[in-house]
Amino acid sequence: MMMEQINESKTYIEEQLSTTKPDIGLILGSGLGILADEIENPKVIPYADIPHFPTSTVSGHKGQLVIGTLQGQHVIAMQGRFHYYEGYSMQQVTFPVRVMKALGVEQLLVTNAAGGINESFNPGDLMLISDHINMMGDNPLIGPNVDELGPRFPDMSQAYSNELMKVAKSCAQEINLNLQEGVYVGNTGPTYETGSEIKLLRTLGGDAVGMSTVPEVIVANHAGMKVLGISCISNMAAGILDQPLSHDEVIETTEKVREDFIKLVKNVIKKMA
Ligand code: R1P
Repeated sequence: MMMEQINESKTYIEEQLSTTKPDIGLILGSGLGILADEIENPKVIPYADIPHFPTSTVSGHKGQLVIGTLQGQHVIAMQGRFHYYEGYSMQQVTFPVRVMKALGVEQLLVTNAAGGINESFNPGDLMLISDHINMMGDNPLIGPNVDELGPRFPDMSQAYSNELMKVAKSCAQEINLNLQEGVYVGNTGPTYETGSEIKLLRTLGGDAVGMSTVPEVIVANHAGMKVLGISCISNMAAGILDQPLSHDEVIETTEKVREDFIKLVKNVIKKMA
């Protein structure tokens, strides 16, 4: 069933494309969809038109695929992603990653807006994700394993590719960007964390926290894709500053770092093999 759905989505997308197939995938987080506007000769496909695709319900997530070229590379970008808290299953949340792989994508760049847990971070910083902690209490691979898609017990020891991290670090240096590095904690949301939860997550080794990314990265690893992750620290998490958190603030900060974010990602894409 799952294979059939993947193939139907893939076929639909292929039918819309006159250009070469994409080989780099991009998932653009809250407020970061703007990057897709940089894609040349774009073919835009609304999620609503693609068979079996969920639709975006969160503000700051446009809900469309943008396929074209960026820095001479063939890319497919999700301008908006799906979250578990929207009521979608883990399999629905990660379905687009399966479709990207079926289309030939071997490298995935995931981005998100995240709250800073590490007190040396500042809102507006960009953080290279070196690893993640799954606190979502669920996993997209639960259920019968589809062997054509990947192994029953996938290795996650290099969930975020060391090779791609090196590329990102050297790109950041080139553009004089102070790129932070750390561990992303994935929670379900939709509530932001309490101050006590943030203290706990800090003790566990988390540097940033959000409500996405982890399921997508699990599926990408299952599928044998290489992953690079970048978080935009949109605010400091609860208990650090004495101010309430809001999604409006998250979007506002991502708008402020837009330029750095676009510069870094474009540079990285250019250097991806
Ligand atoms: C909360 O403000 C929203 O921003 C982040 C959180 O996960 C949550 O959806 O969005 P992305 O992770 O999609 O960037």
